[in-house]
Amino acid sequence: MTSMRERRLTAGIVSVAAMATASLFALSAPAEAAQAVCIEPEPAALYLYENRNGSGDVFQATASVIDFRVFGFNDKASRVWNKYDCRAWVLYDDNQFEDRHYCIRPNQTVDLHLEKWNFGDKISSVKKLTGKSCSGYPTFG
Ligand SMILES: [Ca+2]
Repeated sequence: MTSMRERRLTAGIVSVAAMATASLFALSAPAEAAQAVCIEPEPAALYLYENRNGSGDVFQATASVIDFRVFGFNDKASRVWNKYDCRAWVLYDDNQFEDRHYCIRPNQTVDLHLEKWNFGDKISSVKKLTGKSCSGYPTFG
């Protein structure tokens, strides 16, 4: 008689322990996701090339550039390579992040002189975004 009751109690304790473990997992999952850091390749930069084949002057941007006239690289880029794993960038025709613009995704390379973009020798400012998404911006395909 008493053994049946003991077994029920034991079963009850086991299921409570299982629930506690399950909720611990639920709590730890988002924390682990937040700690998953996106690692950039070395050296990570937005590379702007003077010529379509990558020759000529090269500008390495690791932060937003509000006006390329300051660096002697205004309306000069013909090819762009976003060598970042974790960041998208927005390329603007005018300085101060104005006028026509396109967002370039992580690890994307673009020939700006292609007719469909008509963006060669036009970039005057670039903005580094906080994440890898181009959401809300026009993109290069
Ligand atoms: Ca321009």
